[in-house]
Amino acid sequence: MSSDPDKHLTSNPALNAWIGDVARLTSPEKIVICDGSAAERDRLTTEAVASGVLIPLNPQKRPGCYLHRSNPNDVARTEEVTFVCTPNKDDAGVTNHWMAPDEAYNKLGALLKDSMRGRTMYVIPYVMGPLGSPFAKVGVEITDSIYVALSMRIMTRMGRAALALLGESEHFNRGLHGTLDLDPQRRFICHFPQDNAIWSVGSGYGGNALLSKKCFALRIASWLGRTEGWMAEHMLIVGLRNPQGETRYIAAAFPSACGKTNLAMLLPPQALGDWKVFTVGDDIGWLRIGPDGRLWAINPENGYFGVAPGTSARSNPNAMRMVGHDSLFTNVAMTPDGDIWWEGMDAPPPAGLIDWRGKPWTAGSGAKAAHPNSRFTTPMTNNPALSPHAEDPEGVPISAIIFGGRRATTMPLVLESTSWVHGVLMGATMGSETTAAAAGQVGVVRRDPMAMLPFCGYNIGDYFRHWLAMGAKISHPPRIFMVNWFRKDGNGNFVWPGYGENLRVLKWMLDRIDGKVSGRETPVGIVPAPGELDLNGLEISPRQLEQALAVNPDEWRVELESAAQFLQSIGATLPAELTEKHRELSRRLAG
Ligand code: GTP
Ligand code: SPV
Ligand code: MN
Repeated sequence: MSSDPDKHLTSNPALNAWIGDVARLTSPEKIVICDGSAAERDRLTTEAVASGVLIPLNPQKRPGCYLHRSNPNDVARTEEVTFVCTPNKDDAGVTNHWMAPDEAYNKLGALLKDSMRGRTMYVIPYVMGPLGSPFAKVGVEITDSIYVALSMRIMTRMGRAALALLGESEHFNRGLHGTLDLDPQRRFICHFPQDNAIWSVGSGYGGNALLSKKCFALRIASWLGRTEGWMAEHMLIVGLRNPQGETRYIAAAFPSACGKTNLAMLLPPQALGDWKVFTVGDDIGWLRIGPDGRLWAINPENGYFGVAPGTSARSNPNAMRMVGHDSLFTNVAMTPDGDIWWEGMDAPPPAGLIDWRGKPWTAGSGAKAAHPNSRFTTPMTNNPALSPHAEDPEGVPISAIIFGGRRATTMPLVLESTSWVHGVLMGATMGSETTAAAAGQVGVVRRDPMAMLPFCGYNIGDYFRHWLAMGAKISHPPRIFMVNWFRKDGNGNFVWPGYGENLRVLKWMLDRIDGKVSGRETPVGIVPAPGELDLNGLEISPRQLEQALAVNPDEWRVELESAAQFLQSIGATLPAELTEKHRELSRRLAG
């Protein structure tokens, strides 16, 4: 490929002009327009191995698999330096960091100036959503990271197909990513919703650098969704086929590292009979109202960027099979025979383990061998539980929406809302303990509305209003539930076994939707009445079950107070319906 920025590069004039602009700014040595072919993947992989960006794993044990070690200062999303850049600060709202667009373009432009000198600039056209779907959207990411280029081929439908879909249109997301020198002081992830553009500098990691994912498919897409009348959500989408052969779909929003990938591919407990679970998506859902008045969802992604630690043949056998071949691993540990290892995997750590930084590791060293936010990157076609509708252009109809956080106390295993507004309030005020998926302190409860706190691309009060408006337009709205797999007993142990056993909770939800069980009302929502949760084949003591389902008024008074403070912090855009519903719950709790 030529380094002359004005040379005719693609058949799209708007794209060519933008490539030229970026090349003039960043001065790369070479420009590569990615075509998405297997030959191109092989060529880039060979280059990445030669330059030490990828380490080949044992081809007998993990065919087609490679390990990437990121800079140890660059291992998770960095929310403190993630900005929504709207001309008007109020459009970003209180939950986003804001920078004026001119300031952001100037600041990042200065950092990007000549930053690709001597490097290759990859132009990555990609599609979010099944090819041929009326809901699919095109983006182009320009990056100087070969790891990003290879990851994007797994995570999106990338290359020629995207250029074909784009045609001569000028409507595509423009994502510019410059690795720079990975100095955290010069790390900024800026979103320009009005321009449908993203500029990201100074990080090579996951959600900071794969601009299709959180930056486009959530922050920018949530903005587009509000304008165009649909929703972009941090949700898994899963199909559940019951022993009678009926399949229903559920969408669930849990914060980062709180169980979406696991729920999306869970293995049903045999004692429940012949259930089958199908993954449509594990992280992001785009939701629209269908002509039938139901809510329909597509997964815009093409692969999974999943948390490695804790993944085992016991907790998630589908994921273990999926990462057996053709996968990238980031910041996991490596065994002496060139295989991978992480905490919570089935086998104990072998002797001679190399940790995520590339140093010899021993059990006595006190540090983790794999980084807690180490990840696998795998094409969705590797998933043995992939839904036959994952590529369906229309998506799948959603019967229930679930919100869930990581809460050691307060939140019961499952709680059903009594109306759409109540469900929106549940989501809007949900709390969760922070995890290693983002830089910063781990284990602190923070409000994470709809699991979108770091991902909503506009004013959160307007986002809640959009949820309420959508509900009013759906003639057959999904039921809304709240779950908590992470409640602990006095000794710090989880009271609910989780993982595959979570199907028991989903089954209760479907029974509620079908009117087969009546539940038990509490002041804050409906929980399973005694006997309604199918516990067949599960060893759980009555005491544990009681702890899992308890709605404790003292804990809830604190919860509702904390929720009220969060709602108040939003200011003028907070919809009055939510304040009113919150007051109603507080009154009911007071008795
Ligand atoms: P992101 O990719 O960051 O958005 O995370 P995610 O929501 O997909 O979370 P994931 O399924 O990867 O799970 C994160 C961590 O939670 C892993 O260490 C899992 O082992 C653990 N986990 C998932 N489901 C359960 C559960 O039901 N119970 C318990 N105790 N842990 C779980
Ligand atoms: C998350 O943090 O929610 C992730 C990983 O799914 S990242 O792609 O880094 O955002
Ligand atoms: Mn996520």
